[in-house]
Amino acid sequence: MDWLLDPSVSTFGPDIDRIYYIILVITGAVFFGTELLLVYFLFRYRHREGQRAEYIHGSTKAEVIWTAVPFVIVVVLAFMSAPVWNRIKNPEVFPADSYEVMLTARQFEWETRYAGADGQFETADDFTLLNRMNVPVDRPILIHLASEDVIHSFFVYDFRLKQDAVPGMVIPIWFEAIQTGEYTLGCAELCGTGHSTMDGIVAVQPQAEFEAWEATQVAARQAVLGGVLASLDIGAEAGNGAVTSGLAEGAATPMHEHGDF
Ligand SMILES: [Cu+2]
Repeated sequence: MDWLLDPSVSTFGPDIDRIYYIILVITGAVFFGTELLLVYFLFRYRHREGQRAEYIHGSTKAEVIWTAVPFVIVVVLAFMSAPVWNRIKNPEVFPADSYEVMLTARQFEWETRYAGADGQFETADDFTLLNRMNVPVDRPILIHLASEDVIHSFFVYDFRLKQDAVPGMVIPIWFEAIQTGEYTLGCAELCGTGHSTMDGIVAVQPQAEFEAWEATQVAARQAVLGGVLASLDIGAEAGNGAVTSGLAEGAATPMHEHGDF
């Protein structure tokens, strides 16, 4: 049934698609069955001269059946979905050795933050991308998802991954892409007038290419930091809080662009 969904490119994509198709077949069968029955009843119980409608007072048997059957279906679906949901959403079983990034949503853009040379987030050597996220293929990616203003929703259809970004919370999500390429990141929660323009790209790169790109970014960031520190003539006092917070805002600007990094 590939004509219904584009192939997924994440490790858990096929599990999501399997559940999707099972639900689609069940709801599809119920839909067509109901519609056929409706047409049949229209014909079978049409108006006939001299025949009056009868009143009935319900049927316990029918009610038990139409309650029990959906109940069983829903419970079976719940048991089928639970392991998949757990694998994707439960931080306690997230894959180890993930590559970590921070992703912050705001009206109406996405900012990806990389830890930089020191491997720590929210430090001066972090570097950021706007509306773009570069990640390596075949490696679990752990995203710390946050929002600065209202509720947004991270949605990459090709990964079959969606998660609300909620103000005041940092929500961990993960995926592992199995194919290189550029995939659309959309906001799946109506978040204001610019909601429809709130998109970005997740660029999945071969491992070596990603590492080269990352090294370039780290070096560029170090050069900017070195230059700023030199101009301020404070040299080794790189840990100064006032300086780092200023840098975090201003100096990252050149990287806030789409393009080949
Ligand atoms: Cu949004």
